[in-house]
Amino acid sequence: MATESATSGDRHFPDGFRWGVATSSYQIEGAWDEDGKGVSIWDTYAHTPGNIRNDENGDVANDHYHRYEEDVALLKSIGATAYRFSIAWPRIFPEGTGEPNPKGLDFYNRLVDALLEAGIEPFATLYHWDLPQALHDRHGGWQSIETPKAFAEYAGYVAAQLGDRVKHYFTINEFRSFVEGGYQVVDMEIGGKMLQLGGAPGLRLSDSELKQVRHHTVLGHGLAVQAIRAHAPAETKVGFAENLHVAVPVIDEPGHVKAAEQATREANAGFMTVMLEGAYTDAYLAEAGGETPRFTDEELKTIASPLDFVGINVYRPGLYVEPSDEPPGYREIPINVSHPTMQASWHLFDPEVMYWAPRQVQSLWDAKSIFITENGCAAADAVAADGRVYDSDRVMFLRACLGQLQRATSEGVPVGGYFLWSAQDNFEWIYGYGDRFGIIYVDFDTLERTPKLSAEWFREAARRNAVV
Ligand code: PNW
Repeated sequence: MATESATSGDRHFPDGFRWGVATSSYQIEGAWDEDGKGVSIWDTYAHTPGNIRNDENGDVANDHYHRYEEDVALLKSIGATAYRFSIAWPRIFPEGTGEPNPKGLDFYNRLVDALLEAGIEPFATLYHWDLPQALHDRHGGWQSIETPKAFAEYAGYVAAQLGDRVKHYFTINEFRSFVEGGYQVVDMEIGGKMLQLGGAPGLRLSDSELKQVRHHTVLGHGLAVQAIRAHAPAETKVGFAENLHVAVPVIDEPGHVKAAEQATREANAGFMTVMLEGAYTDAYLAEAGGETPRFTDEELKTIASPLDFVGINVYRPGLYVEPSDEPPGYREIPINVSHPTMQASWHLFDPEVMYWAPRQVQSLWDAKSIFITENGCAAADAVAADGRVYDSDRVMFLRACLGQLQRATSEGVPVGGYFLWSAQDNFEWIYGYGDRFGIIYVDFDTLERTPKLSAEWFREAARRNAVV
């Protein structure tokens, strides 16, 4: 039995705080064409040479589709009390719409039953980027209003089938990442270096076209919320999981804090702000010559359908700001070329973002319940001669971030749980299997799993419900 903390000060989280880990379907399942599954845009994208580092793909990935029982046992052994997984839409509707595929649904029935059996609460994400290829071929994917409509049908169907056992749903994961990366390609400057983030379906639309795509994704979210409410039991809880762009104040002082809040609101105008306010900001509407998005008042109401919680993926600061006398009242400051990053090149390091993100979600939008739906980092992990995996940098990262989250909850910010990305090393999109985010190591030749040092840290934090 471990001794309790030797340090002073209360580092506990509120009672009932969930200690979760997260994954997504395409990144771990494999079995890409089994049991009637349809092709997704990520199957197509990864099968196209040149798109993924070393031309890797998710055909087999962690083979979780066949090893889910072992994986659930591992989740239990690392002390997770909740698990956020995603459902592959093309397993359920191989053509995007039409006839459901019972074998695809059965996989998630088995997974959910195994989780409940292990005492782990299932949290399901309905869209973690693996759009049915058929919807891309028929309608250009999220470029068309047909895709949000199809998404709502799928969401309602899943909620009806799993609703007796799954009580929490996230509609869409990281609108920003798959819209900007997949439909335009993101150019990012980190520490003086330019980075490009891409993804499926790999289009390069204009700014104006992109705004219409964004609009269709938030509309899809709103329609899905309504469909879930219509088909699932009354106690079902629903929200989204967005990687909001967080403006971090340079100085903790009221003027800076307010400037940062305004900057965060504007930086998320096309996604979180419209979903939580039911309106696009004036500045957002004026961009791209005011041409787009085209929308109706009815659509805005749907987009802002009331939610039970707000889910945020928190990895890095989006920008740093200070107040300004010039409109819009804040000024973005340059990020120093020596600012540290974690192993992933985009991953600017600043644990304070884990304090400001939920605090701003509460102060800007009065959120009553918040989940940290992802947080974690990649590291250059390897199995040491003694068989263990010593990811000291990840332990540092997690302790620093959770320390800031605990600071927020101790001030009354209503965060109900934390999901670490990721349960296991997995297919990290365009970076293939090179960027390891897991707290369980995976040997991609043998598919053997080994919990890392960070998993020991996580288990102890979960056991004590505290930063350790
Ligand atoms: C998220 N950024 O993506 C996704 O939800 C996961 O599927 C992914 O594996 C994980 O985070 C790690 O990358 C992100 O540029 C993509 O800040 C880009 C960023 C953050 C998260």
